[in-house]
Amino acid sequence: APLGVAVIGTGLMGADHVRRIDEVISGARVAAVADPDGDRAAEVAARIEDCAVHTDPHAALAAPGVGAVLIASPGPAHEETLLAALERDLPVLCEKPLTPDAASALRVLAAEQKLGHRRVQVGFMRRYDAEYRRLARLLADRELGRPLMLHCRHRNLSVHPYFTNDMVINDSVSHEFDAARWLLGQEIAAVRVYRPTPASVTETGLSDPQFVVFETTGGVVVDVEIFVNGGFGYQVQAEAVCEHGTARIGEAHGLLTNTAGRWGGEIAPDFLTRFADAYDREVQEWADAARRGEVTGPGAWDGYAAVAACAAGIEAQRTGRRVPVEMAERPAFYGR
Ligand code: ISE
Repeated sequence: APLGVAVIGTGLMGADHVRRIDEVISGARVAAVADPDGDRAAEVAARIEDCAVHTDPHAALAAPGVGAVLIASPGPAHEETLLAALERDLPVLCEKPLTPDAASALRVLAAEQKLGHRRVQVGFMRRYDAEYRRLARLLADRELGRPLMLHCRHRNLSVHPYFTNDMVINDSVSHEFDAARWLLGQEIAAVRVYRPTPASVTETGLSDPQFVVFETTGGVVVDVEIFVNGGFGYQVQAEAVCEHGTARIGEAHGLLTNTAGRWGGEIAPDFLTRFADAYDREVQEWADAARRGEVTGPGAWDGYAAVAACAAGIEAQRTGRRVPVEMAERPAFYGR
C-alpha cells in the first residue's frame, strides 16, 4: 500500500506538496490534511480521494491510513507537531526552520533520541537541486583546491507584510546556513549582520536588504545578500572562491532572447518554480526512505545546527556585533 501522508499546513508550500504527492510522487498518497483555516484545507483536499480534512494537526496524525507526516505550517507551530509525530513513531519531513529557537530544537532532538531511531528529515531542498549538487561534488573532490570564500545572493520577488527581521534569518538565510554546512562539511562558527540604509521598512520593522557574513569552523568566510522584497524575481546564487579558481551556480537562463536592441533570459518568480525539481526529488526520496524506515536526507541534527546559527544571526542582527554560534555536542546517535 502507498505511504499515507498527513500534510500539516496548507498554505503556499503545503498546498504545493499536496499537489506533488498526488500528481508526481510514486508510492505515496495524501491521507489527511490539517490547517487552522478549515476552508483552505478542504479546498486543497477537494480533488483527493479518501483524504481526511482537519483543523487540528493531532486529529490529522490520527486519521485512518496515516503513516508519515509532512509539516508545512509556520515555524513556531513545528515543535508541537514534531513531538506528536515522534510519539506516534511516524516518519516526518519538516519544512525549515526545524523550530524557531535552539531550546525547542534540542527538545526535538531529545524526543527523537528517546525514540531510539531517526525519524525526522528537514526540508533543506537545495541539497536536491542539480546545480547545488554539482557544486557540492566539485568542492568535495577539491576540483579547484580548498574553498576559501562563498558569495551568496538570495533575492525574493516579495514577501508577505508580516515578514519580520527574525524571519529574514530563520526562514531565508537558514538555507544558506545549511547549504554552507553541507557544501563545506564545516559548522558555522560566528555571524555578523550588516543592515544598509533600507530600500523599504515595512510595518513589522523589517529592514531590507541585509548582508550576513559568517565564518565557518574551517576558516571559510561566507557572505549572503538577502533581499526579500527585491521586486524583480526569485534568484538564488552561490559562488565558491577556491585556491585554483571559482565556481558559480544560479545564473542559468532557461530561455535567452534577442530583441529590440537587448538580450536577456528569464528569472523564476518564486521558489516553487526555481526549485520544483529539487522538491520533487526531495519528497520522492523522503517517501522511499520512510517506507524502508530510514532517513537519508538532512536530519534533525542538521535542522538544529541551522537553528543554532540562526539564533546567533538574530542576535547579530539586533546588536550589530559578531556573535559566536553556541552549539551542543553532537550526540553519537546522529553519527559524524
Ligand atoms: C521561504 O520561506 C523559503 O524557504 C524560500 O526558499 C526562501 O527563498 C524564502 O526567502 C523564504 O521566505
